[in-house]
Amino acid sequence: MTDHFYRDTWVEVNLDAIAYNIEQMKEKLPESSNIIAVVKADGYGHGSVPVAKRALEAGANALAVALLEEALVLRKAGIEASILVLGRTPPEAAPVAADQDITLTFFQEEWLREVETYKLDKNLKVHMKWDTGMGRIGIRNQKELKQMLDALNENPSIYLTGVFTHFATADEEDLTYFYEQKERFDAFLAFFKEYWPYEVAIHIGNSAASIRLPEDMYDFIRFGISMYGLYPSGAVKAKGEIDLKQAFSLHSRLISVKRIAPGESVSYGATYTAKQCEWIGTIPIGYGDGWIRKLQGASVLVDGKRMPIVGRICMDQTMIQLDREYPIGTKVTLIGAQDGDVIDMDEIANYVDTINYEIPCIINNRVPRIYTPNQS
Ligand code: PMH
Repeated sequence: MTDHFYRDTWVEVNLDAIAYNIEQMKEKLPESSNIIAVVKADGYGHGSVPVAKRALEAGANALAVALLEEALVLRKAGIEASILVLGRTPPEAAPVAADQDITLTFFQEEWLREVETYKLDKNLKVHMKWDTGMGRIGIRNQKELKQMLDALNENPSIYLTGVFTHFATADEEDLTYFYEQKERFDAFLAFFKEYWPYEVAIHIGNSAASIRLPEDMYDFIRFGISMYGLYPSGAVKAKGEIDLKQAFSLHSRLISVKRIAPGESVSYGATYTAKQCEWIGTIPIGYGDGWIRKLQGASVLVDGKRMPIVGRICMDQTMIQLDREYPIGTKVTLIGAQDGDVIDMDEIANYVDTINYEIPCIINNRVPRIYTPNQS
């Protein structure tokens, strides 16, 4: 899958885990709800094309991305499934979307009017976004909804194929705000149905909402973080409502191993000084890969044991304190399992005070992704 690479640092994405997570979710959903696999931001840093292909094989019915560019990458890779762009696409790109059968999100009348001015060789499919409390994008009241439907009625080449909203707090312990949003959505939907007799796909749920309330998810769920085997929050994880397998792991190899004497220091600023003789290993990963400086002090796995990162993380290299001498080439696991111990995404996210979503996204393209099991 991945082009040949020389460096001793790589991400492994276990595609069987992606399939497993989809199967787990499918088991919870009623027959009437299907899965849109969310592969924006290059599949949350896992690689959108391999993840999308495997997700579709495993039973996902459609794909979603944030940008038209991301949808075009999928089409270029030969993926024919329906793709929804969740963000706002500039109207002048509508002909490209129509031509490639890519569904766009809209929430502005001016957007529809401007799209009308471009020549569309094929019909453009659109989903309408309703802002029920996320406060990000979407129409906010019934007057706007009515205007939008009137504009659509005048536009035979723009096809409304779906309506949706997004929850702000579905991952939190307290679901009060979630239910307020859900009520607003249901009121919108009732009003919409009075004016719009045609079939449309209805979708509201992200991973958290879908795991917690699978029966209430209408036609599709937009399955993102948990498809990658990560829980949307500690609150959702603690409830134990679904078993997930983390797909992403990050590995490197020792490229230098040396013994330093008491009083000798490691890395920029000489902030770490050995108190006794100790073994220091160097791995070729740094903040230039997204392995950020804040991770100083975190552990990595060598020989199934935890070893601390010492001294400042550099752009391309990181030093670790070893419990003994190890041969050059010894595998080091920074995220994932090794010989019985595991450093999961949540541990790394907690260490740098962020959410698990952010970590695979910031491990950038300089780190090659390989896919297991091997694909021929
Ligand atoms: N639908 C929309 C509109 C989204 O923005 C996201 C995730 C999802 C579905 C999938 O959510 P999940 O990954 O929790 O399942 N969007 C984002 C975001 O904008 N920032 O973090 C996650």
